[in-house]
Amino acid sequence: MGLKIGEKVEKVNGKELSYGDFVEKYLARNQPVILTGLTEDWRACKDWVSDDGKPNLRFFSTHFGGSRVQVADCGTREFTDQKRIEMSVSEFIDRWLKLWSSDNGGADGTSLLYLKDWHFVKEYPEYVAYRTPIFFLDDWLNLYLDKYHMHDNPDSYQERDEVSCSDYRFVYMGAKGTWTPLHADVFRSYSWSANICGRKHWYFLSPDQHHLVHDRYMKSSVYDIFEDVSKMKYPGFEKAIWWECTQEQNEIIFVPSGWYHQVHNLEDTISINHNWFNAYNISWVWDLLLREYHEAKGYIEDIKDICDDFECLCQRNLAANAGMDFRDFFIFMIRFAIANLVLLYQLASDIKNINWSSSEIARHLRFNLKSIQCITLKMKSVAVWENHGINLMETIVDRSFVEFCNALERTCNMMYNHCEKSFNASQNLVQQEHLVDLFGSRICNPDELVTFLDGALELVGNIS
Ligand SMILES: O=C(O)CCC(=O)C(=O)O
Repeated sequence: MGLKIGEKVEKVNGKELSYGDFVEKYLARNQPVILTGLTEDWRACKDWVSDDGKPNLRFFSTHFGGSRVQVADCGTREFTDQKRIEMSVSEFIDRWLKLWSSDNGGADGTSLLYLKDWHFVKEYPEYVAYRTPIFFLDDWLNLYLDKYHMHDNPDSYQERDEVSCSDYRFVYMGAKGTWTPLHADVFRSYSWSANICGRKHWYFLSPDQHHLVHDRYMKSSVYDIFEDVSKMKYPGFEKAIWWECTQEQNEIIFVPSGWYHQVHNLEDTISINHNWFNAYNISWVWDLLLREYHEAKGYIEDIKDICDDFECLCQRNLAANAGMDFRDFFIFMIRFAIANLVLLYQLASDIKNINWSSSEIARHLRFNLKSIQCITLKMKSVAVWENHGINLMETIVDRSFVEFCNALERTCNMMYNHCEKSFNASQNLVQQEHLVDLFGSRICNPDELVTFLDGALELVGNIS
């Protein structure tokens, strides 16, 4: 039986859409959309595409051939994903060119290779291939990872962290027929994906139906929606109602949080893809982390009594499975909260700006803080927070933090078309010390973060 298709993903001209409308209709409602007209001036759209519309493969081997990348063998499953092989970009391109020159385009069983998760921006920061459209600028994940590592503890998760968690901005490249199995995105983040050349066909399942692609214990999910899916194992699969769409060249798709999706390249395709989260979907991240924590704990419950530090082992396993542990998430939230507060405090202290409180940026920063407070209240329900804290003074005098505040301010200015002077680090350090006086020097657990945020918001409110 074929898939039941219920809806087509809407297509909207991105040039005629305001940021506010995007937030209201898609981001806040967690609905997918395809946006057109946003890639016209991208360097990638010129350099990476030949005159015949196909990928300019030689450009990649000439300029980026030495990069080491992860390539998926689309014909071979390994656990829940496709088998990955590491190779250089040159090697990958050579194999693709061989496919082009073979008579049957790979029908002889040559494996279909799909270059995925290439951290292109991290590797080539000087080569500005594209500008992130305004709709996706409010990206806490990549803003944070540009200044900090997700895992602060150097003893624990180093190897994994360095490469795979350095950022979540990727390039994907694959010949016609390459594909990505059914999945929901890392951290249950949003993603956006722009086709530089080629076309993709997407199948989506909304979060309220995700149980239909899982087994009855919600442990494993369907790998390929076009294989012969076992009715015994996945009894709900045939009831699922799918959304679909074809994404053309130069179109950008917004993938909401927690939507399962499977993707097929209809032609030779290059795409740029970011994962991201912000105030609208941060609750998805915490909810997933909590679920994965209970799962990780459940797996090793039987060795609890013989384990020296059972909780530590649970957190290690959580980080290995989910990409971060509770401490990583908590430190992330604290740094983000303080940075938002510092900017708000700066706005409030600007005596020239008497209307600061109702400005779009102030509203945005307050909304961020409220969402952090909301998640922190949820985090209080888990009793594992001893020594998870961070020293406020050490945090704010750190160079990375000042840069982080600068980057956050630049982002806010870009989002709201605001041309302000850049963040005045020295002036703000004084203000931040003032904050430390008021709120003590350590935030060790969610209770303390909530208290800190209550006090801080009151302080900022009182300035006007
Ligand atoms: O383009 C693909 O093959 C997969 C992209 C994807 O899964 C995503 O953007 O979330």
